[in-house]
Amino acid sequence: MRVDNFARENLPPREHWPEFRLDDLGYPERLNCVTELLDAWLARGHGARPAMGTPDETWSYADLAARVNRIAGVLTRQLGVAPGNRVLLRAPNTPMLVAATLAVIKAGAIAVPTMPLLRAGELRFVVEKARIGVGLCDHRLLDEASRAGLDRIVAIGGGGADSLLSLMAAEPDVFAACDSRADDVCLIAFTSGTTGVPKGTMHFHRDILATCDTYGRHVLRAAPADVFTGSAPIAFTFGLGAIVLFPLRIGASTILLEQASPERLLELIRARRVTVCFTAPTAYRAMLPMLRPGDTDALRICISAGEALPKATWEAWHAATGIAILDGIGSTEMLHIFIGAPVEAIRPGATGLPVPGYDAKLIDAEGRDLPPGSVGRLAVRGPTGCRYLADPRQAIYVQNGWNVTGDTYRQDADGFFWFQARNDDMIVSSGYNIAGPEVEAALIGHEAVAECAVVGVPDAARGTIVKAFVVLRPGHAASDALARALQDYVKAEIAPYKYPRSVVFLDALPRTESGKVKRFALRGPTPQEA
Ligand code: 3UK
Repeated sequence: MRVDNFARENLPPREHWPEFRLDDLGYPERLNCVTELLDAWLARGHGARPAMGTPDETWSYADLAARVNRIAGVLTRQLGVAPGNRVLLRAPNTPMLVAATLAVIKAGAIAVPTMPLLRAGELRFVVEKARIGVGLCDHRLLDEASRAGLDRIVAIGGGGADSLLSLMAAEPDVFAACDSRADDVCLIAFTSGTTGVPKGTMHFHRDILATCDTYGRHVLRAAPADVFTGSAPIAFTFGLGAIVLFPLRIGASTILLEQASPERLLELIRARRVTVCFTAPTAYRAMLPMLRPGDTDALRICISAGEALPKATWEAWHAATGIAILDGIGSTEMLHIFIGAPVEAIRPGATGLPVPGYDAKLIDAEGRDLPPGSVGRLAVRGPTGCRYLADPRQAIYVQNGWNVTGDTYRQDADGFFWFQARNDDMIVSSGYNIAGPEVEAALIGHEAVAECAVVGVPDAARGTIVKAFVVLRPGHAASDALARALQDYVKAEIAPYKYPRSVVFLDALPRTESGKVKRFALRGPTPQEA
């Protein structure tokens, strides 16, 4: 069989790899992760159980497996995709996108998911960097994809004679999984590019299972009867793990939403008795005022990641629903969450402890270890880790075998990790070190504040000043008096020198498609003020 070694040949040099700790996981040398996530359930007689759905339809494990097998047939027999080839994927969160992603991996090829909002130029970068020939693209998103430089694009949905569904009709619903190695690349996930040109992070078959068997097993602890949902795009590894990998690994089910606004998320939780919800801190906050009695009766596990979960949000959600949100920090490089806390160990405001299987520590600017109680740069290692596709920035993320995430943390005497800021969000003003997120966590406790972001901006006198961008709750109007009230509020909550000297009201915060505040956009000239 033809095998394409591009990914293997473009892994970073060994000396730049992080150290991997796989001891307890015991994966065999040959492993196709889709066999474990899907086929194993059919073999165990679980085929009729629900696997993937939308608010309108539900696919059983057998239904999903049949789609995966037909698509794998289309890829290998009709589109000429060989093991190791990269395949671009582009669609909103739909069951067919999940089937297509798993099919690519089952066939031994490499899935390259892309965010639905990417434009042709951004897609072209991905296509060239990962040398992609074939793309599977939702029919509603073909326009930009058609100008991305792919050799062949097959439409998902839309009905034409050459659409994926038509091609699938000619294929049987069985497909023998490619006999991959556990350390074959099966996924290239691109970073969002907020910190420069996007980086392609490469993940192996074993990594896909490892995140489920560490975070999923020891922290999330969901069960086969659980019904998952979440708002993150599957193209973001947070979403991929949350609503595809974790539920499939344990035989549970997921309901996907194409437009997962807080309103729709809550409506789904209520109507479909969702039990596990993955979303961003701001979505929990936004759902709070919409909650009606009984809405969250079935819900039992809530996970927040992507940005720090402010203590005020944790407390308000807990007071309203009785549910203790699990905060967790993950990254595209690490694939998923590596610090979090199981429900009995939560400290509101802290991210948590290293997920079993991972080690975490703090280091100083020279890379020396810091003792607990210090504030420093976070370094982690475990079964997953950073391997950039042909990128010199590998040496920045991986230092001395540890993944250095770019975050400043404090570790307390009990070993808990408390997020301070992204390294570049530490504000140095008049000689003081101020963590923007700490000021945000204080501000958000004020009743008028719906959302906020705090950054350092240049100032002639002080070098840098603390500036807050605030979105108000309905019923509150922007005014100088309110700005002063917010400043006074912060001074009463945290050390007064941290208060925002400038307060600007906005209608909405600028966010990335993965839901993060675009802080870099706020550091420049002030966006449109409300
Ligand atoms: C920040 C957090 C504080 C942090 C992600 C869960 O966010 C994910 O991946 P990205 O590559 O960004 C990584 C960076 O985001 N961050 C994420 N979670 C938290 N900061 N508290 C948190 N709970 O700066 C990190 O370095 O976009 C999250 C799972 C998979 C992911 N890819």
